[in-house]
Amino acid sequence: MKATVYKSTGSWYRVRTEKGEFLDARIRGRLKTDGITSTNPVAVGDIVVLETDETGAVMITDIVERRNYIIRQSPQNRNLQHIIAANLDQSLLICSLKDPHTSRGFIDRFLAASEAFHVPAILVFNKSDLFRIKESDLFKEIKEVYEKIGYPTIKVSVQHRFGIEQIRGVLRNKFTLISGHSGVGKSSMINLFLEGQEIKTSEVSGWSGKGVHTTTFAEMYELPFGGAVIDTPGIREFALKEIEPVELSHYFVEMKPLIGECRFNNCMHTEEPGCAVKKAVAEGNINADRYVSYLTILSTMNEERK
Ligand SMILES: Nc1nc2c(ncn2[C@@H]2O[C@H](COP(=O)(O)OP(=O)(O)OP(=O)(O)O)[C@@H](O)[C@H]2O)c(=O)[nH]1
Ligand SMILES: [Mg+2]
Ligand SMILES: [Zn+2]
Repeated sequence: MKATVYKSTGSWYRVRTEKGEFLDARIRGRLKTDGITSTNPVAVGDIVVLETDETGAVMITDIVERRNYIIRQSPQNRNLQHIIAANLDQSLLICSLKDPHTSRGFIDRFLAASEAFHVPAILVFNKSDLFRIKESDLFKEIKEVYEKIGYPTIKVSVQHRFGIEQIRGVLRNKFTLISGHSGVGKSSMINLFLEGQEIKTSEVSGWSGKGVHTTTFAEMYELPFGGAVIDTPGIREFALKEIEPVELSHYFVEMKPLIGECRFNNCMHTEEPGCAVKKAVAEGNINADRYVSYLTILSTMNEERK
């Protein structure tokens, strides 16, 4: 019997069978793992094969090949990865310009990871009720930069119910990963769309600044208007491990079409003469902050390889 994983705690998994029944299952034996050194062999969104043993316990015996997945680095061990979710139609990065601040570097790393894992990405800036002139101007600038290169960038306020209809349209009939730093309002946003069930959010309005994670395990919720969302614990860093440094520019969508025009075919777009990417940055056709993010990610990749 096949089932979809709705929740993973590491020791047991809540799954929904093809008949619509929810069961708690455990893993039996060793599962094939796509060659990923991960802390969790089974992730939310996985389609798994179930068997019931003599005692009546439900066991996961196999994983159906994943269409895609997104990983993050294990906070305990940099060499281990944690699969956040699998088989996604799209992912929403919930950002905030205030309480807490989401940096451009973090956004660009997320977008590069989304390109590498073939998951279409959408940027959602929550807490727009906290925007003053400074934040409003910054948002306008950010929206222009990202929409120019093809990423929808939406402003919302969960608290003021602003922009929520647009998000509903984005989520309808899709499997969507909801990610972002702790405290940006991921669970609060999902709650607006669920009828009857309420998921836990941090109680104080605003953000404590302590980075306490309210959501501790990824969990999938079906949407009453079709589709499903996966709520995740706040994340510090997306993993890019499977990418070689020389490939990184392939995952910066605005750089990719220029790569063939660089003088050297192994150009890293740093010091090389005749670099089409650097020329585009100098001419203002590639945003300078995006290029800085590219250089930053490249240098951390080189660090990790030492
Ligand atoms: N001002 C303001 N506060 C908001 C808004 N949306 C959510 N919050 C508050 O932000 C805090 C964090 O919200 P959560 O939904 O728990 O955040 P989360 O992203 O799920 O956090 P983790 O589960 O820790 O990853 C709560 O106190 C919310 O009330 C908003 O639009 N405006
Ligand atoms: Mg949460
Ligand atoms: Zn180049």
